[in-house]
Amino acid sequence: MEPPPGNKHPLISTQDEIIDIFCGLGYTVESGPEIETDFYNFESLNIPKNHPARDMQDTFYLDENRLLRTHTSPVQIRYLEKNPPPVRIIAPGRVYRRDAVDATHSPVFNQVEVLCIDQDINFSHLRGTVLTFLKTFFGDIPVRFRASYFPFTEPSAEVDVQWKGKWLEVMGCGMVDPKVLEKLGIDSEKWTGFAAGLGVERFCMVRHQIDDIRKFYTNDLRFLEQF
Ligand code: 2U9
Repeated sequence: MEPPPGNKHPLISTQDEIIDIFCGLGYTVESGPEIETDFYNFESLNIPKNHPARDMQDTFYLDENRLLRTHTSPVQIRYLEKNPPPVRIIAPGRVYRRDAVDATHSPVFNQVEVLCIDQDINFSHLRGTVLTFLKTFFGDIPVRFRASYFPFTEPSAEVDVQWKGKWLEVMGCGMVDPKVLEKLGIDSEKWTGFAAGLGVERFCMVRHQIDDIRKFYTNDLRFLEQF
């Protein structure tokens, strides 16, 4: 008997769908190493030495200087070192955090981060891009922006969608902090930009009503064959 043909893992399908939407908006895909240095994962992103995001609880350190990246932001830093603005890129990939495993947390998960840098980019470009993306992915559903804080964006916001009567947080975003651009030698008087980040697992769970993140990683065929 022929072995049954495989199918795409639901996380990959969701990631492909997210990538396709941003490619349609003129973004290109970049990738980078999963083992990173303190400089690319933290220092260059204005995450100071005593910031809680650096705590041993959150980060898998390999040695003094090397760690498993906690976000895909180092991909954008490495890209900006080599390529002058204007820039429109997305960085999908695996990231690692020392979280206890439960229904909504996994020590390895997938992110897509978005970066746009150009002249005269302001918060309305960020808002328009996020709204267009969410409308394409989820359809015409209510979306709200809440003020938030990230070390690398100012101002920053978290984005919720109303899904089956409940507000769910699906993204973080903000205007790239001028300090991050200046550290890279980019003139922040001339260039401004926005960034956004999302977890692919969250998008896939909302889309398919999956209640436990662990189902993505246990490779139970009864689960995988549904997609
Ligand atoms: C550069 C400058 C700024 C990336 C950003 C977020 C907001 C964000 C979270 C979403 C859910 C991580 O997966 S999650 O837990 N991410 O909220 N990320 S802005 O900002 C950057 C990146 C690179 C040079």
